[in-house]
Amino acid sequence: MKLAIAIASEKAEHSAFVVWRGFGPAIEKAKRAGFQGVELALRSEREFESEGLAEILQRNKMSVSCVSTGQVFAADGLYFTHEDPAVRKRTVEIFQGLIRVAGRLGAMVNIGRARGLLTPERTREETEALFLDSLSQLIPEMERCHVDVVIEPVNRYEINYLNNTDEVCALLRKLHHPRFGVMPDVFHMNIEDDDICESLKRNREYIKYVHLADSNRYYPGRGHLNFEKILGTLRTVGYQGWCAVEILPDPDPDTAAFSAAEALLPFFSAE
Ligand code: LER
Ligand code: MN
Repeated sequence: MKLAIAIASEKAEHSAFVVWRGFGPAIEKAKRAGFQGVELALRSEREFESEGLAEILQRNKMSVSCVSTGQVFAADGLYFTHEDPAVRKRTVEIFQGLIRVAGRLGAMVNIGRARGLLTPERTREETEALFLDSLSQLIPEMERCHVDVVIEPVNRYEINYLNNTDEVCALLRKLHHPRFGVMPDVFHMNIEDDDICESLKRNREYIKYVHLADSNRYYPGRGHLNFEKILGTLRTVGYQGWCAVEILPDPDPDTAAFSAAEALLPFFSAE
């Protein structure tokens, strides 16, 4: 397993749950703190170019674990199950661009809130059909660029569709394509799943990426999650991928990120 930290542009919305904003300084600090990679919160392929990210990453010899897409939803209002077909098409196009970026970086792409919402106008089955149709339109670009796409269960206070790991894995069984997977975030799991470790075991074949934060979304050690047990379970089920720290910048960004590294790196350095 390898440890990354989620970072964003200095222009990112408040709802990007990252400690560091501003890609250049964040990548330098991530390196200094001992993280093995960074997760980039991006709005579009164009943002990757305009931020000069390829050069910054190369200069710092930093890997990218994942391109995360919460800003596509939060800043641009785009999502895969939107009632307007033009918005759904634009969402697919934006994700195709982000898949190309991820392909250049050897990273994956996540889908969090960009899945969209359940609304009174549509049944759950109708929403699911829209989501499956949008996802299937990503497959050619995923195959061409050799990129996996992971769907993140997100708790009910942020979105009303696909809240726990079992629900996402049931959808993955319907999608039935090896480049899709689930991305459990232990903060959301603590709210929605019956038992974090049992759920990780039960859904192990679909896990391609993991988000780490304590129960209160602060750095590990400030809440009540048992990271030794959670990371031990991931290791026991044979998980060898990335875990990324996605926490609130409290009491300040540097303290949060360096404390997370201090708490978690001992579990990762043994490999
Ligand atoms: C994103 O990774 C996440 O965990 C969500 O809570 C963002 O809304
Ligand atoms: Mn997350």
